[in-house]
Amino acid sequence: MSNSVSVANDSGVAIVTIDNPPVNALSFHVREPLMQALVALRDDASVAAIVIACAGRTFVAGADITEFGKPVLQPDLRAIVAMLETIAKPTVAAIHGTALGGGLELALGCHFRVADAGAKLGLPEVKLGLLPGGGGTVRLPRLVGAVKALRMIVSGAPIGAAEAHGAGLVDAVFEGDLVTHAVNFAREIARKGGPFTPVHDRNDGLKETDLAAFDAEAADLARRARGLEAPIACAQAVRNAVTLPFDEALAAERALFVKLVAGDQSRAQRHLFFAEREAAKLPGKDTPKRRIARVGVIGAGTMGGGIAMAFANGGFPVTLLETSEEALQRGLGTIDRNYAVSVSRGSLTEEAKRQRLSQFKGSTDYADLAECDLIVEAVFEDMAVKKEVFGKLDAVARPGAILATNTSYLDINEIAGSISRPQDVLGLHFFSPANVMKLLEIVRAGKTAPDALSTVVDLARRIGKVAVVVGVCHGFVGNRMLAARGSESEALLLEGATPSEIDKAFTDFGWPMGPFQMGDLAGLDIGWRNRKARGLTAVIADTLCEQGRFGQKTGRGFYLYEAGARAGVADPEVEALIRDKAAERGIEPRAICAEEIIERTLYPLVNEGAKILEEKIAARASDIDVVWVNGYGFPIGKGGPMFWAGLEGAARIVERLEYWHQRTGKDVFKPALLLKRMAETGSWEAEATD
Ligand code: T1G
Repeated sequence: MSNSVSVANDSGVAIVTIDNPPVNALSFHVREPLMQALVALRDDASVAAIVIACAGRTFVAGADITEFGKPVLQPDLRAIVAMLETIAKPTVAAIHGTALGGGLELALGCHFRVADAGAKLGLPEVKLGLLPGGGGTVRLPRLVGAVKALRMIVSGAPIGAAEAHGAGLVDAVFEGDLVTHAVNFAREIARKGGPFTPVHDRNDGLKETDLAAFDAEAADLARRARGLEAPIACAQAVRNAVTLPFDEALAAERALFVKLVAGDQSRAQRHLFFAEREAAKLPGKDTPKRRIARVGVIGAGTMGGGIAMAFANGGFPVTLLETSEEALQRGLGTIDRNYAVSVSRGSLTEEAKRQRLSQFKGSTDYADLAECDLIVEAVFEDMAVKKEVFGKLDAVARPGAILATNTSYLDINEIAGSISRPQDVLGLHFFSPANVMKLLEIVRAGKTAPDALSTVVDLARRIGKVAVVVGVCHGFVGNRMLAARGSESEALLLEGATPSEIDKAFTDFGWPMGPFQMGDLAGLDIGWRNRKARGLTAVIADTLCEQGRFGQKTGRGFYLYEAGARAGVADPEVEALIRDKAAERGIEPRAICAEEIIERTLYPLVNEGAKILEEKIAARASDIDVVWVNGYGFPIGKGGPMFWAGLEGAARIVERLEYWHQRTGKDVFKPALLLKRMAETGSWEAEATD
């Protein structure tokens, strides 16, 4: 046998073991020997039953995503599953770790599935812009019912072994030596005798399908798809399982899969899958890491409290420091309330809440930070205040402790240069709410030690964050590009576009909300304070803030919010204010189309990303995509700003930027050299053309 598939025999029960690190993906070099082994075992009269198991940390985690977009090498997964279902003797999948995508579909080709108690099972293809292409949309409903299958496949979320057992997806759950349990299970099944019904012929899960209820749920899921094709296709394929004969439903699944896998949205989402993993890779892969046992957080406000929760949620004891007992108790109270909300929503148990709260230790004395291995400050966004905090840390923190600032804008090199150990200083730029948002910009300062950097990159993964390492500049990657995206917002308003028209251009593009909706949600006073600190103005937004119109929290911002409403409505007063300010500037309003709005907001976004790459503030274009998808809601079906530039056409972007640059003279429209090069070569890799 090949080294990817081996066969053992335990007194008449064959054990087929797949061994394809790191996640036993069903690569061609697994499929070919697997098919050969199964055919041989099917025809071997001395074999009473077959167990399929995996070596390493998990059962098959899916098809090999790196093979998509290339010619399919036979046998493909569908052929293996179809052959499995011709085997008369009992076949049993022994699932540990995760059985995902094609892995679960392989298991669905078996008569039975047994799982380790800690195993997870799911069909996450929708997250790659796909649908299960190995028969999962037709077989899963036959075991768990159409509605549960619909929810699993459209969400892509895995379920645990116990839930899978309760739903009829697995036949037994075991603790301990899974393969031994699976062999004994198979032997007992064989002893009792067949016939053994393949999932293909089991319709118990479909019989009582309430198609009207199914369609209502599918329609609701479609409304939330926000332009993504895969969720719609998933729902259609599961519906086919209910309404069509097996083979027709299977053929329809295949047709939908072939269309999706070749489409831009799936290419974009597969790009993001690998981009997130690439972003966490540092040069010098084996740099030693420092030991982090306890984390200190300075500041128990919105950011500090959220950061403290992020670490506590990741299992770290946290020392939370505030300037006064009153401020500390207020911060701890907010944290308690946040966990209470999770408990009320059912996403956290009372016990887990108690356990997490037990990890917090409050203090108002810097000396208590001496026991921390990583200290993150989240104090007021002012350089003098930050330097004062770092000065105290320099005195009390133990040697080798990593000293991190959560600043959004300030120069971390200047902060590092103000203390005796710049090698221990870096930025951990969390996004609010820090206990929820996935993105973490890790800012590498000029003198940050490599082991300090590798330590926090690994830590980010352990607390469930998506880390991107960025360099020092104003606003790092995300906020610097956000400023470029918003630089024309006021001009567009004054020239005649309403807040609603601009926001609609964004939501039609696939953003969860537009810039003015976002501003009202976050609070217009935050930007106002930043602009004043930097001596900048924004005539409309400043005027609104001077009138106390901070957005949702005051019931009025760019929009009006009826009592408690989340969605605002257009406000004639705001539109009159815009007209007045335009008139004061002699600007004659005109109709502005969505295309122009996109050109004057998202093209500068891409252009700034190109400048960031030129300055090596980001190591890869895909890192920028990871920042924008995970930190700002860039539509995943477009892959992030830099991937989208390829879809949109970099040459067109350059041409339109040059037009707006000539018309306005604004630097934000001056095409970056790297963008021009990308337009010629199709690649963001600068050296690709050197
Ligand atoms: N194919 C190829 N490589 C994969 C892979 C896959 N399916 N899954 C993971 N890798 C690589 C990954 O890029 C990384 O590589 C390494 O393995 C460790 O992954 C026909 C069409 C299983 C939960 O979507 O969710 O089946 O960076 O860092 O955090 O219907 O990997 O080390 O070089 O994520 O422990 C469906 C995707 C595929 C599951 C483990 N399956 N994988 O998480 O490790 S489509 C999925 C995951 C399909 C069929 C359809 C996670 C994991 P490198 P990792 P992890």
